[in-house]
Amino acid sequence: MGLWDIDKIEYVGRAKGPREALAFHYYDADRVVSGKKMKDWLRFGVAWWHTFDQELVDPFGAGTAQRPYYKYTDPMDQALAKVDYAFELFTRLGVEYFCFHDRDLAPEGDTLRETNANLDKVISKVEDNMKSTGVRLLWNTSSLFTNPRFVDGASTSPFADIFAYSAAQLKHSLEIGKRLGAENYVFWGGREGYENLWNTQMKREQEHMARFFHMCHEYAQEIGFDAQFLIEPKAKEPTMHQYDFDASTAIAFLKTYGLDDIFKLNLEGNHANLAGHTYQHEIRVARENGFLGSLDANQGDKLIGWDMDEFPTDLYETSTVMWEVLAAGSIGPHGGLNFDAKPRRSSFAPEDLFRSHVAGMDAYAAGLLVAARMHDDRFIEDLQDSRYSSFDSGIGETIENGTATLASLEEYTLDRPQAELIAATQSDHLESVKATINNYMIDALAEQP
Ligand code: XUL
Ligand code: CO
Repeated sequence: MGLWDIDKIEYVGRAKGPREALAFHYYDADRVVSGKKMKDWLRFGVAWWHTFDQELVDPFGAGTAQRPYYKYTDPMDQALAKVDYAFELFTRLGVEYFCFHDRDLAPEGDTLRETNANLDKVISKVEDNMKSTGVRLLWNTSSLFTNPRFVDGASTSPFADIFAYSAAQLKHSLEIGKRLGAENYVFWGGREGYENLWNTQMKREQEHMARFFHMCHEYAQEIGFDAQFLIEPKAKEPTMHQYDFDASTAIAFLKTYGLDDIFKLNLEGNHANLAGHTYQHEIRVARENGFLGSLDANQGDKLIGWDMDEFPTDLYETSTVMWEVLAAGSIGPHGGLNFDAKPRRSSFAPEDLFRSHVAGMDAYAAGLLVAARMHDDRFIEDLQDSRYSSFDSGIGETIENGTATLASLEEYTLDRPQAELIAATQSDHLESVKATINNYMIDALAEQP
């Protein structure tokens, strides 16, 4: 199938049956769910790097991807051709946002000045396309990990010249964010960590990283770039330990270095798994601490220990994520669902870029429908409230309002028999809770038009 034989992807609902690969069964952009349009809850974004730059290599084999712009052999010609292709894909998919690293867009020159000139040429074309299509930039970022100069990190490199280069590169990246009206700016510290502690001054590296973030914030303020800054935690890969290990670690870092008013978090499903967590755990930690910023929508594989960046198709996980989002009220102040995901190496046809995004968008739309049903019924909210209700009055209230002391609690409890204490606990009926969630999933989806 030729790529532009694919028209705008339409919502067909369930009526046409389950097998329409190039149509949405659940994603109905303007439909209002729990008080907001689906597209405004979800704010889907396409990731430039996976979608247009991935050749679908793996450590044992060459790239399999078939892409129309491979006919351009000059790197700048190819970079410019990708822009046309990208905006066609965005509009036909009906995705309103995209994300990129500076180095995704244009090849490097020998000096940063030459590199910036290459980039600016492509950015001009991107800017024109943004204006003509209305597609917006969810976030941009800077690749401070691909080039060999970043072998030991960027702001945490042991080499001052590399810190200096990173700062200069970041400066231009912030200028581009401002120029294109980016809603967020992401920092993923790919190599900001260590390979081995024996040769690493860990505290010194983290202080350098904090200094770097402060410099970036100061410059953003200076040029009037008011995007939400986001840190994207990841436990490891490519380093064996990354400093932004998970949401909790990143929040502690931000608080330690006075960056907590500046940053929120961009959380990714597969990264959560690499830290030994569920995606829900990471989102809950960020949400309850006021750090939920944006989401990189992908999924890992439970049997594989590295970053798979699969397109999200696990309905249980998307329902869970969207329940947390509904509880938060939004995916962060300017957040969205960026598909940081790539088709498998065996899905090499150009049209698989459509098929994979349709699969991910429908999985998140279905997740939203399930989560909205549970949220509107207050199923989870009520069960949690009732489980902790002994803190709403009586002795529990004195614990929460700070009037209880060890002595008052001793007086309350000293002579209470074991049977009374056991009676104070209650079964959580966890299996029934899980069964009810299953029933919500089945019913909410079966009842869709
Ligand atoms: C890497 C990853 C990055 C960030 C942006 O695992 O997730 O693509 O999202 O640098
Ligand atoms: Co990511």
